[in-house]
Amino acid sequence: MNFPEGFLWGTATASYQVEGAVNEDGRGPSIWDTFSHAPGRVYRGDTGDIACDQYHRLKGDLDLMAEFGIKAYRFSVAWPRIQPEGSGPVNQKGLDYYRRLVEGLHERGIEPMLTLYHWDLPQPLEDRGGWTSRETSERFAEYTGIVYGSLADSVRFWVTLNEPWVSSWLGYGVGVHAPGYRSISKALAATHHLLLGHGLAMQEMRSRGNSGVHNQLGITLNLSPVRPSRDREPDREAARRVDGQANRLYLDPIFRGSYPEDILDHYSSENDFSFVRDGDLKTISSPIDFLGVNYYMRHMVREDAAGTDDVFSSARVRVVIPHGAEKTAMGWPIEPEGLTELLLRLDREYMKLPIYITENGCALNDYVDPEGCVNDEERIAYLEAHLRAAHEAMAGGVDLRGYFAWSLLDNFEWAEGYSKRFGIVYVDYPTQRRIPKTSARWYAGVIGRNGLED
Ligand code: IFM
Repeated sequence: MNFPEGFLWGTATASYQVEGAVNEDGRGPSIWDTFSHAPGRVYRGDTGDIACDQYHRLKGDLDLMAEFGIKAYRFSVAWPRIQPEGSGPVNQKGLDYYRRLVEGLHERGIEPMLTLYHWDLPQPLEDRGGWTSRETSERFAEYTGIVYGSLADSVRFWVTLNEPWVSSWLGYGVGVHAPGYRSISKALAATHHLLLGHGLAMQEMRSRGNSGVHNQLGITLNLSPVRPSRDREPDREAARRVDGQANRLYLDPIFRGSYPEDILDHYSSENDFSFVRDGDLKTISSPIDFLGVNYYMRHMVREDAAGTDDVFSSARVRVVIPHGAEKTAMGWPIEPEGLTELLLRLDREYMKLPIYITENGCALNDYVDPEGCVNDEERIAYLEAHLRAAHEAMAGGVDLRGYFAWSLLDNFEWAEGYSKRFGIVYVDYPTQRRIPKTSARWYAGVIGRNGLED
């Protein structure tokens, strides 16, 4: 099962999840520093203070990728390293770090894909309202200009935001992520200002022109097909609402320049959407060059008028996981066919742009066996099934250009701390030793032959 020539085989990480060195070289505090240090927010009180210490172990991690023939690395820039206050003076040492990272990738023939925002908002901006405030969108565009101005000559792929749904709904809506609010109204305002920030950042990058490396600009969304758990109208309606909140609330403004009416109606008692100003949707729908898709699971849902404590309670819906379903250590159902379904839908309903799967992977209860190996056959099965599903979508006409396994390394899994391991490389946190799992060797084989064995 071959993939097209030049298919971009990558791995991904994000700044706060791997870098550590939170107080070094002028980095300012982010909302995740504050949140993870607050008692009871993160499992076992884990923080990203050290994480995988990639800030100090960059060369080793780059060599590791080269050893496995990885063709692309998706990383994110920590805004608080570039502007410790979230606005104003630029911290040159922060820019220097990412310049070293990018040069190190090029020296090894690895293509960089840079994400500008993967959730580590500078705390001073949160103190002024964070993403519920329009000011943050404007500051994000300025920050984008700084990073783009510094690295556009050597980074081809630019992702504005990673998973704005997670920032809005988990961060401001249900409070399990930083900054930890439980307010639907705030989640809606954050959604709009994140999208506006994306649009303004797109305009900022376009206005600076192409650097000669044919910069490709896009955004990464986490998307999930949604279906009703029972064949009855209230559950079909529930599925429509979740699809609206999780998928269409982001896809429609970006690709159609409008918010989905049914979702605006549904949330009209929570918020009057007066934060949407004339011209915003035009900005948000500024043309992009590619879409990044993070796929982990489908949602099966049913109506729940009582709105029990769940991510989708504001949609009066609860998620149902069928008894006996195969699940990852996160408790997420394993449904590779959902990836085919999702990619075909994007192609049919939204756009014909190139797509990159910017994240896909699974957490497992990995451990080092007495021989010193981490044998993660289930991860291999997971990745292989999803690659087959992606291939099927390509056969159906989807312009898929690349795939990034989440993650290169086990890392700080947000509210779950270090308890969940997603890496193809095991991290022994006390020693920071990297132990490639069986899946890393398997992935190297896939890359080497540019496809899967029958
Ligand atoms: O670890 C996260 C990542 O930061 C964003 N996408 C989902 C991953 C697994 O939860």
